[in-house]
Amino acid sequence: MERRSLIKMMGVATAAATTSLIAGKASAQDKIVIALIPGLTADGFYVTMHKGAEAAAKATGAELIYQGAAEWNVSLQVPILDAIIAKKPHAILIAPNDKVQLIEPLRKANDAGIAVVCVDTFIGTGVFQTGAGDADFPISYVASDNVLGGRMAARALAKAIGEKGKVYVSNVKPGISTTDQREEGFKDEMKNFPGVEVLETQFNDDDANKAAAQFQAVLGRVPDLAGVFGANLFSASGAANGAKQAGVAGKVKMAGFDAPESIVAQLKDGTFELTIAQHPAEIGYFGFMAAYAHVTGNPAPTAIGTGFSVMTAANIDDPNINKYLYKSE
Ligand code: T6T
Repeated sequence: MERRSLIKMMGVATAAATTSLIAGKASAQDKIVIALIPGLTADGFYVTMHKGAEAAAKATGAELIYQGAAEWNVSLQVPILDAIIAKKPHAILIAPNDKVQLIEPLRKANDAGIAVVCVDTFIGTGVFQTGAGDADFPISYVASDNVLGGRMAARALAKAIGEKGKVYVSNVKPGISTTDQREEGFKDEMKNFPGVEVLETQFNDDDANKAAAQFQAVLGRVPDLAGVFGANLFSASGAANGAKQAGVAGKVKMAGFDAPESIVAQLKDGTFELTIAQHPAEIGYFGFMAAYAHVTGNPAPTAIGTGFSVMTAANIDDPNINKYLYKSE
């Protein structure tokens, strides 16, 4: 073979090898494939996030793969992640079920050259691409400001109970970045209300029935219970069902997080004072766009904050608020 063409061929081979070594980057002829793994599938929050990601996939012409477990459970989420890694998408958007336990499973994706974007929940500290710590490899974190959401719930609940009385947080389980931060913001803000006593948190494993039973047990021990903060959809709706069953709906004040139909209906009947409606479609849309930018060689922001809307009985019929009602399918 002529020396020049051998060098040319070697050049092509080197270029090809280099391209495949750039983590999560697509080559010009690739169809871009981006996967979304929700915290769980049976949840209006992620159903709505999926719709946002679908809109971004349509706008870019990239392919979206959506796969998740029916429950919030690390041992169900990890095998789904492994199956997605085996499909070699360019990027994975994921709401990790635990901020520590998903670090190593996600590192496998990163090591395989797949870009990781955390949506809603994060791993490690949630501060990415800083070169600090062992879990800063995701390219971006796209979510609501969960500490602020917890603070807003605290202020509203304090007001609803006349700034005095006993309250508790109905929460999922420790180790989930979002709900940990909501509780943190709630408790910190309540320090500004010395007349309010925050009782021990009740953890329900994302099971609304358990949250309802816990409400009744707390009420049994604390008959002058004044209020509850339900830190996510199942915690809030479960506690509210517990209050209904105990005949104290509207009397024990409730602040919720998330906006499925059921909670919105309970704003109208007075069970909830307010709920913090996140904007999950924005999380899905901008999470997808951040991944798409990265895989097409464009810079992606390392953090994108999406907003939320405070829903109350007074504003729920306003179309600018009502549009944030979560989709159920
Ligand atoms: O509140 C959302 C989500 O933000 C959180 O991380 C887990 O719970 C929900 O999915 C609601 O069920």
